Amino acid sequence: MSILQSYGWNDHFNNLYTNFNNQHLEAGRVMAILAFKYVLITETGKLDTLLSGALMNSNEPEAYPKVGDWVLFKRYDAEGIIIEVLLRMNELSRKTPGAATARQVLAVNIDAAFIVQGVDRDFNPMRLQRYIQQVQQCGIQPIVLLNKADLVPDPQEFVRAVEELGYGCPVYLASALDKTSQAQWAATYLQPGKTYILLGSSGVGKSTLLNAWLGYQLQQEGATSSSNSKGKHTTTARNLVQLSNGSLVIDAPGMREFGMTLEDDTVTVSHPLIDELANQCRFRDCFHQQEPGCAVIGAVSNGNLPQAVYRSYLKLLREQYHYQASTADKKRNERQFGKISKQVFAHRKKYKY
Ligand SMILES: Nc1nc2c(ncn2[C@@H]2O[C@H](COP(=O)(O)OP(=O)(O)OP(=O)(O)O)[C@@H](O)[C@H]2O)c(=O)[nH]1
Ligand SMILES: [Mg+2]
Ligand SMILES: [Zn+2]
Repeated sequence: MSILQSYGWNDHFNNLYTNFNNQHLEAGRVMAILAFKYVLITETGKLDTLLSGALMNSNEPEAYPKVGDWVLFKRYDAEGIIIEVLLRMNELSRKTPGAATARQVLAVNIDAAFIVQGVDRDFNPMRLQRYIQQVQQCGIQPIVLLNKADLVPDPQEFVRAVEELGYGCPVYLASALDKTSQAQWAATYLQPGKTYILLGSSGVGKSTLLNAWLGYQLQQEGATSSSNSKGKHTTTARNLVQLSNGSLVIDAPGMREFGMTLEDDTVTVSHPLIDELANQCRFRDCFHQQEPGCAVIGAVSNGNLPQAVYRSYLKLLREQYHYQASTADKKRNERQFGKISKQVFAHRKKYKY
C-alpha cells in the first residue's frame, strides 16, 4: 500500500485527481497548519508547503485548506506550493463562537468523531447532545468516550445515562491514565486508514488519550501544545497523526462552545426515537409541541418516550430557532420562535418541569 493510501487516500480522491492531473501535480494530505505553513504527508514523506497566490487571495475563508484536506501541490526543491484543494467528503463545522451566523470549519474528511467528556464535573448530557447533533449533521459518525473513569466509584452509571438519551451511538468508558489498556483499546476499535477526531472541552483528556493510543508522548511540534500559567499543557492547534495500527487521529484544542449550524433554513433536531414517532404524527411538519394528533406528545404522556428525551428535544429545538432567527428572515422567525416559546412554556406548566 502506498503512503497516501495508508493516510486515507481512496477512490473518491483518486477520481478527482485523475480528472485534474494535467499539470504534473502531486497529492498530499494536510496534517498540521502552522501560521502560513501547511505540513503535508506526501508519497515521499512530510513536506512543508505554502498556498498559491490564487488560494491565498480567495475571499472565502472555508476555501483555505484545513487539517484533513487532500490537496494538489507543485514541488519546488524541499518545499511545495498548494494549487488546489480536492472536494471534501465532509466538513466538521461549528457556529463561530460569539458570531451570530458564521460557520467555522474545524477539520475535514473525517470518518468518526470522539465526543469526549469526563465523568467528573465535566459530564453534561445537554452539551453531549449538542455535539452529537452537530457531528451527525456534518455527516460524521459520533462516538461517545467517557474519560476519567478512575475518578468515580460507578462509572457505568454515566454510560447508562448516555444510553438513556436514546441516540444509539457507541459509548465507551476510558481512563487515559491506564496507558496499556487504552493502547489495546485503540488497536482494537480504531480502523486502519480511517480518520478520527477528538472533540470536547479543555481538560477532558483528549491529548492524554491520544498519547496513550500512540504509546508515546506526541512531540510538541510548533503550536501543538503550550503550557499555561498553571504549567498545564493545553492543545492550541489541530494535528493529524497516524497510530501504529494505521488509523488516523486529529487532536483538537478544547472548545468552550460547540454551537450547531444549519445547512439550510429548516429547523432540524434529529433524534432516532422522536424521528420514528414523527411518522405517526397527524401533520407532516409537526414540531411535537401542541399539535393535535402528535404521536410524540402521546408517547410522552403514556410513558413510551422518556420525559428527559423530550425535554432535551425541546431545548435543542429552541437553540436552533435562536440560531435560525439570526441567519435568515429574522422577523418571521422571531414571531415563530415567540409562538414556540409560549407553547413550550405551556407544556412545561402542564407537565410540571
Ligand atoms: N484522573 C484522570 N486524569 C486524567 C485522565 N485523562 C486525562 N487526565 C488529566 O487531565 C488533565 C488534562 O488532560 P489533557 O489530555 O491535557 O486534556 P485535553 O482534553 O487535551 O485539554 P485541551 O488540550 O486543553 O483541550 C491532565 O492533567 C491529565 O493528566 C484520566 O483518565 N483520569
Ligand atoms: Mg489537548
Ligand atoms: Zn408530533
